[in-house]
Amino acid sequence: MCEKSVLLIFPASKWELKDTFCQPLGILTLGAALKQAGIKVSIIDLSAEGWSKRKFHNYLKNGYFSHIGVTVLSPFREIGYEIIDMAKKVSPEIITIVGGPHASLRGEKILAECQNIDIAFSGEAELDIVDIINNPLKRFYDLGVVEDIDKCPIPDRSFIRHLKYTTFSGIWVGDSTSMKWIRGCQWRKCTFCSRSELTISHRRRTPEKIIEEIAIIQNELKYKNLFVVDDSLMFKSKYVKTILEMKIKEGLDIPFWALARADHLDDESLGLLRKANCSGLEIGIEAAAPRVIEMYKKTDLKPTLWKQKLESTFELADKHNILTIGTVIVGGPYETKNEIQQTTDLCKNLKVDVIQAFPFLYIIGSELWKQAIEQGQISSEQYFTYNDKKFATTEFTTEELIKMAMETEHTVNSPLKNPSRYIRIVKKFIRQRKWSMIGNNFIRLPLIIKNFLFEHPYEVIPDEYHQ
Ligand code: B12
Repeated sequence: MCEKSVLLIFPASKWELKDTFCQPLGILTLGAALKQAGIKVSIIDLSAEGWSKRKFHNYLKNGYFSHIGVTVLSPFREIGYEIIDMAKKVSPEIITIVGGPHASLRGEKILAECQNIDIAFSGEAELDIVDIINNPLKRFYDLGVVEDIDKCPIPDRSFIRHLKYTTFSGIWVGDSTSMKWIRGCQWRKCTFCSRSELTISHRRRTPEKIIEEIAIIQNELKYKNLFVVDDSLMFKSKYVKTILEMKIKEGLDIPFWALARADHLDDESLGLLRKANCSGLEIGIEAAAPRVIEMYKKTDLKPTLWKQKLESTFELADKHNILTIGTVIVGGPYETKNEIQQTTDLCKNLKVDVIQAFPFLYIIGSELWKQAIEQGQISSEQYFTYNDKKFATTEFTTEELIKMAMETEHTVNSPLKNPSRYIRIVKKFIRQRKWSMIGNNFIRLPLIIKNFLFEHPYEVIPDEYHQ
């Protein structure tokens, strides 16, 4: 029998599209587990490689792989299935495996979405993948979550060290890697998000393990920046405080970015974050109107206090010289023009450095997606669908929502409409002593201006039912 040789792939959203932002921690962790068991592994992050279909096909044809494993994300499932079909065409002997969020959400039903899938996994696979590859017993495995995540191997970044992940929401941040401190969302109430169904429990790594991984990232792999891609780190908690204090004490001064909630940040936590060399935070604004915030179940605060909370949080982040990216949803169910305008006006007044605005999406597994199906507004096969007038849940077409989202972004991000924002960003770079960020972002300025004047940053995600 031939030796096992496993190829793991994170698909791009589109062939030839190069989107080097965050590393695919899922397959890097699986790769580490397989490598530790002595199995030959190759990993390709197609989203960062930007390969053409032809180049990938040649790679498959010229290599030898006994197994091909693909991460499937709902919006880009078709490209995942195309890879599976391509592998079977190259060699019917190849065993094809899928996992990732779409497989976890669809369960066994994913097997019917692509006839060429041999084995599907729902849940977290690093502790089981070796046994299942060595001794497959069935076509579908429901693995659930790993309770003690300290047992998971550290993602093996050496597989993709040749790739440079350098920009975050248009800001050049330097040679970066990503990392997880916790798994699962602690909040899990937001009605627009699928995390409530994907991550049933919230699990933490011990601070010592986290510090050990940061030390490898900084001292051995020599990355220059870190993205902490946890779903909802509670920055006011003793747990996060301990990690940040240990990072400072150990002299691990690698800058980092993280995702945060406005209602879990205060003066003290932001001060400590900056001291631990936090460069920036992505904070969910979502909307301004209390009715919409209540519908999204975004916060425990009274929805009427949300706006005030956002104002004070962005003000404090600014005071501590932390860069901020605010994310906004435009055109949720029954959101009126006036409510959308309230969000745009709020963004204009916040001390926020970048706004990312997205038209509302019905996402598989989310509460609003389930409600829309129950009410017969969308079909259960619409896994990832922008809101649209034809569902009778908004008065706008998707194109109009995209336009409004862009207008909200332009209000804050445009160098022409809001030059003071650029001065503020440069001031923060200087106070953070990020000289390379000034230079590299200055070089990118023509691109930023071009994007804001002429280009459309959104791709309407193709959904075969969204006609
Ligand atoms: C970091 C992150 C990103 C990063 C990096 C993505 C990446 N390269 O991995 C960035 C910011 C780029 C990103 C972008 C997007 N993301 Co994202 N992202 C995440 C986030 C917060 C963490 C992912 C992560 O690193 N997890 C840690 C690793 C260890 O877990 P994992 O990836 O799930 O892998 C485990 C299992 O899934 C399984 N597994 C995974 N792959 C495979 C493959 C095989 C063969 C097997 C057997 C098992 C297996 O085993 C792994 C180990 O346990 C998740 C939320 C979450 N909590 O997962 C959303 C999430 C994955 N993203 C999501 C989405 C929708 C997107 C975007 C489409 C957003 C957008 N609108 O543009 C884009 C798509 C980008 C792309 N090209 O596909 C959704 C996916 C929903 C879905 N139904 O598919 C999630 C779940 C968030 C949500 N809304 O619920 N994302």
